[in-house]
Parts: sequence; C-alpha cells; structure tokens
Amino acid sequence: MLEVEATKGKSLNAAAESQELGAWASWKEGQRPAGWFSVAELDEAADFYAENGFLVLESGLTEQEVEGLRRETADICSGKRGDIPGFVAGQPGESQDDAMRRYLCIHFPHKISDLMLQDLAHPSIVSVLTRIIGPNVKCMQSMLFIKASGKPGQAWHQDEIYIPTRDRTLTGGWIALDDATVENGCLWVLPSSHKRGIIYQMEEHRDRRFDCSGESRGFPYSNDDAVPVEVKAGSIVFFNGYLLHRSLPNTASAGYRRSLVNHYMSAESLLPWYGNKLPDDMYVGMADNRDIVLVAGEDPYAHKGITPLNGPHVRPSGEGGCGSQERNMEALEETEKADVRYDE
Ligand SMILES: O=C(O)CCC(=O)C(=O)O
Repeated sequence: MLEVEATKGKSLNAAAESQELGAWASWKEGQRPAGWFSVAELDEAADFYAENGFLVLESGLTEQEVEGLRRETADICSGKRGDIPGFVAGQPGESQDDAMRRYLCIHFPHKISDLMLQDLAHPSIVSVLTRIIGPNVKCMQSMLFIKASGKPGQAWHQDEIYIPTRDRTLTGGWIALDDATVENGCLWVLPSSHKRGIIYQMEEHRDRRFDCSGESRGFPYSNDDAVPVEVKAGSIVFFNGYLLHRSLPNTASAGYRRSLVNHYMSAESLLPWYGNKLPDDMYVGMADNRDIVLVAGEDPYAHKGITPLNGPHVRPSGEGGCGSQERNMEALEETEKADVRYDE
C-alpha cells in the first residue's frame, strides 16, 4: 500500500474533508508524488500501475491541445454542438461561463465533438493503454466533467460496477483540462484496492457533497488510506476499473475543475454493458455492446460491425434532482435541514 502522508497529525483525507488542506498539499516542496511519470518512463509506470491501480502521465497533452479542449467544452455547453437530452435553454446572450456552470458532467461528448472523438486515440493515451491493457484496445465511453466551483464530487465507486468487462481490463483515462487539486475537487484513490478483484456493494447515499450516483460500501479500507491525485492541466490519470476512487466537491472560490474521462478495455473482451436490463432474448454470455471505437490494434469482433446505442446526455448532478421524486424530496429536506448548498 502506498504510504499516506499525515499532516498535523491528520490523514490527508481527514484534513481535506474538514477543508484544512490547501491546493498541492500532496506535492512536498514542489516534488511530484509517487505514481507520476513522463513519457520516457512508461515501463516503470506500468509496474506502478499493476501494483497500485493508477498512474499519472505528466504533460500527456500540450498546452495548445488542452486549450482546444477547453474551447470545445465551452462550445458544447453553449449548445454549439447541438441540443442534447438534459440541456437547459440559456438566456439570450448568456456568457460561456453561465452555460458551463449549469452542467456538472456531459456523457458521451465524443458523439457530438470531432475533437473529442479524435482524442480518444491521442498518441499519449494509446502509448500507455497498450502497455497496461495490451495491443488491442477499444473505447466505449467518454465523460466531460465541468465541475465549476461549488459543484459536488462523486462518492467512492469502482467503474466496473457500471461498465463490466469480462477480463477486468476497464481503464479510465482522465485528462485534466485544469490543474486539479484537493481544493477544486481532484480525484482521490485507494491505492491497490483493485487487486482483490472484488466488486463491492453499491448503495444510495444521502451525502450532499456527492452527486446522485451510488456509493461503494463494505470495503476493507479506510478513508485515511486515500491518496489525492493532484495534477497539472494536460496530465492524464489512468486508473483501473476495480480501483475505488472518489472526488470531493469543488470548494475553490471560483473557476472549474474540467476533465475529459474516456473509458477503455481490451478489444478481446466482450462488453456486457446494457444498463439495468439486457435486451430481450439476449443470452448474457454473448452480450456485447458494439457501440465502441477501436483505438489500437485489431478488433477481433469487427465482423459484428458497430451499433450506436448510447447518446450524449447531461448527467443529473444532484442539485437538480436524483431521478426519483421521493429521493428528490428527501434530499431537499436534508439540504434545508443542514443548510448546505454546494451550488449557489
Ligand atoms: O472526475 C471526477 O470527479 C470523477 C470521475 C470518476 O469517478 C470516473 O471517471 O469514474
């Protein structure tokens, strides 16, 4: 297990939860923490990943590439890439900031953005994935987090609970479009938690620091074991689909913590990813979502073709409702009682 530094007798996590931790607290004297690698260090990076379930590739994207993705993010939120389910009409003449502040996360942006589609196979990403997954790699999902100041985080979870692979190769490629720090809601990971290969129970939570997605429970790690993944814009965090991870709310006074997260897996594995229900008459052993983009090597199932299944949409963030009237009312009552607002 990676060593977790204490600060003033508290774990980094405890200090962050009580908002006593400043940005870059995990970088001691400006030195990058364990797990951060350059493109010249990919062999070491792959070893670190196998042990810890995550790695950071520094400067995976250039400043210009990051700027291009930020502009694209603003255009998507302003509706310039088309209307998508969950969009809220803006006031005429509203600023791009007003548009961006409305959304926590947009799913499948690569379906409406040529740039984000192209970046699924960015050479920096492919060079890491082919080391940690294998020569044949496909992508099935992208998510664009905007996470303006005040927006909630995501509770502990494992991505394989949502996107099951058959060979445990699910891998997130999380591209930082802003510096991501403990203050503005960077990722936190429980190092090595992927190694047991167990999917932990996921339950509804009532914690207004987090959005409406569920929370993994019953794992044998404590929050004090968690490590913040503070990264500069342009860095790419790779993390295993069994790795427990979360993010805290953006408590910075202004700005965003934007990130583009793509999910990948080996092209050899079938992808039984159909949300809550398999289509009628589909045998689970053959289930294979073919809404994929091959990013490296060969697709052994190319003969099946590609079938679009998932459309771009806005993810409910928790401020606007959690998908069930009963839960909305409960969440509202709890918020009023606690006098908590994460999105003023
Ligand atoms: O970016 C975040 O805050 C959370 C991302 C995440 O949990 C994921 O990509 O699975």
